[in-house]
Amino acid sequence: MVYELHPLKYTYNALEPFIDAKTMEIHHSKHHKTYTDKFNGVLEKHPELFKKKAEELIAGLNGLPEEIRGGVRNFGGGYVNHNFFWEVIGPNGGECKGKILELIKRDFVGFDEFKKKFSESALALFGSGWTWLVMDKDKKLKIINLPNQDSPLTLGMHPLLTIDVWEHSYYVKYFWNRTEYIKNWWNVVNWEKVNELFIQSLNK
Ligand code: MN3
Repeated sequence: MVYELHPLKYTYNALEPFIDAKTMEIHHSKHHKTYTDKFNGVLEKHPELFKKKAEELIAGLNGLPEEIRGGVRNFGGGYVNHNFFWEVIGPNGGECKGKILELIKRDFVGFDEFKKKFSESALALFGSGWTWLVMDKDKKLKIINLPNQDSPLTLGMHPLLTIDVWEHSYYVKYFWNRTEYIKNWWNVVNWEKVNELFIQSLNK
């Protein structure tokens, strides 16, 4: 079994005007596709690993054979991170509510404070990477930046929300203006999904 590039659950233009159709098309059908193909290519050296879920491989990265570890970290990470990203954004971005909102208020004073901190973190990330909202092992919410295609799963954390701040995720529309991209991105956050992931993380 090889890992597949799944179709999005919404159309490429569904996130307009916040994320444009061209960016979505290139991001999914070219960038994500390339990560998927290269990830499969890396695993050909150890085909028994195809039996595992991609997320399991990333969580257990440090136990993988050394010759493929770097490849899985980069390309498997890219595969898994993008799968996750497409789920936590969507056309019906709404208001943050439910249990997750209560916990955000507990761990970040208030929702606006959280939003500000998360945005600042995403803006400050140097080079390529992702900003994450995670449930840490101590059951507290944290905002972390990780470089390249590194995943919180490898650190034993549960990802709840993420923004891709690689330039390929905004350059077509926003050029150098990452601030504007981040500001508009909040409109497409799928809080229902984030809340669902949060509830799942409590039982793990
Ligand atoms: Mn990307």
